[in-house]
Amino acid sequence: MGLQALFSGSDEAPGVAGLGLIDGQLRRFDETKSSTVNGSGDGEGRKSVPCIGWNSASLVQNDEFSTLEPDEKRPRRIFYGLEDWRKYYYVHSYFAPYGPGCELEKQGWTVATARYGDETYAGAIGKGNIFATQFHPEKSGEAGLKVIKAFLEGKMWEDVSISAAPNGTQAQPVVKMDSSTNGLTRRIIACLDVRTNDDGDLVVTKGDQYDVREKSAPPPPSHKTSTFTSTSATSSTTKHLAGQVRNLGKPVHLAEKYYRQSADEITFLNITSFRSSPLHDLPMLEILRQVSRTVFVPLTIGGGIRDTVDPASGRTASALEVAKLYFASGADKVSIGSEAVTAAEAYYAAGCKLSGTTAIETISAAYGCQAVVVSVDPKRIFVDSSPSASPDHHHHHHHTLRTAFPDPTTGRDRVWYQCTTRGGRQAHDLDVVQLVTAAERMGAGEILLNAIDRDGSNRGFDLELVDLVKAAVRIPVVASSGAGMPQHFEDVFSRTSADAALGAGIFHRGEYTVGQVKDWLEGRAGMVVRRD
Ligand code: 1PR
Repeated sequence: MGLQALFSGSDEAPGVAGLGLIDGQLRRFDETKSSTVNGSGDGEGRKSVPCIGWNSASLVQNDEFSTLEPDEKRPRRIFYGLEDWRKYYYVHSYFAPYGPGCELEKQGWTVATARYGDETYAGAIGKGNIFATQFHPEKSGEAGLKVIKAFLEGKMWEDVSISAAPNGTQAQPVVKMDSSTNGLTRRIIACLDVRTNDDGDLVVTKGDQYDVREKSAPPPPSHKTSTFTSTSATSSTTKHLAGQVRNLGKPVHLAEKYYRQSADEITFLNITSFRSSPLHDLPMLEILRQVSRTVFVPLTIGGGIRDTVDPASGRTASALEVAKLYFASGADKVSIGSEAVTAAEAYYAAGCKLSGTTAIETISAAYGCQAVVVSVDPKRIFVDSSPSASPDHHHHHHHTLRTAFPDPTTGRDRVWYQCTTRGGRQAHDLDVVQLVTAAERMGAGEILLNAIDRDGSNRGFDLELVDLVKAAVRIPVVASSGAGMPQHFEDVFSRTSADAALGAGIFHRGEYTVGQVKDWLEGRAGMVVRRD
């Protein structure tokens, strides 16, 4: 563990010596060194930094094993449970370079490498009683648990023999790399919107356009199903009562289910946090504690990450303290929504000056940018762009785009994306590009890009919005809202350069499993996904 600290130094902290157990200097990823041009928009040919996602850790000596002849058997050595075809969860901006002239092996180190774009680095390294990984084994599903087990059992090397299957195909899965993602797999995130229902239970809910209450009694069974009433088990397990909060299941149970379905990450959003102090939101903390005992992929928690007055004591707890509670309970990242909008407004009002005191800045400084997600909830606003239109004094400074989906009533085809807070209830005079660029500047490590117009619609992701935001920032962008079928995931990955895609209703309503989405991406679209 703590791979980077073992080296002599890092560009991350010039002049500060590392432990020096391994001779070498860490460098920062170069955004321009991508392996290929991917997706569309201005982000072409660049890679996101920090690097967040699933990648390999391959032993250099095993590289030749992709060329086994039929019936040929060869011994293969497994180093601390690492298997070449498996994927591990990485999140980092700095890396230990590996390549020609690299002295690590001469110094007796065994190195398993990963490649992000054109940069190759040590994914795991060991010698004697030292073993360190750049990836997070505790967040790498079954593959990571295997590595931890081997380490605890002191099993540095395991000899296995691999053979080609009689028909000449590999008996072992082959190492798959996707150059269009700079080596990472396509990341699928399951999102759980959590709130207390009318009976006081914490439930996973899901609305359309952020309205999570049942609109009417369910249609009779013979009625043609609406987009919301699926053929799945959900309808039998869910009470459909008009006006009540939709109950789609229990948070811990669903998180475990999606983990078993090979979700690459789980996100929990406490969607009514603006109503109460998160300091008293102990059930949410308890959910995290329980989930982190059985779910070994990254967990993100959002909702109410802001400076908060404790109603009991009158004391103000900083956003950093609130985040700390979540990290201590098992969260890997916190997601900041409303507070990011407030901070961005203040940033622009101050002439683009950072205050150093916002939630994003303080948490990013303490835990690293990769621990800070900014969740944005934009909605489309049509503008009149006809020559006869009077200049719109309110919106002339917003980033607009021409949309392929014009307003059906007015025919207007130019939109801007307005930021909202309080679950879409409050609109701000700030557009999504302004928000994400300010958030990146403040130290956010990832953008969770929702789209209120698409939320719960099953119409697919808003690809125009994804392109707009990807072109504006260098940090990873998670596309969210609108997923209704596996094809939608293929679309967002093949037609934009989204770094990950998130689904909620599609999984909760049981229409598709995460595994089925991955089957589609792999089988139909030829994309590389993680399998445990
Ligand atoms: O503002 O920092 O307290 O955080 C509150 C968080 O709660 C924000 O991240 C905000 O997005 C979220 N939120 C608030 N109200 C709602 C609501 O639904 N009424 N949920 C809400 C937002 C959006 C997505 C959803 C996707 C995918 N949920 O996470 O899961 O749209 O849905 P789909 O695949 O079914 O289309 P703060």
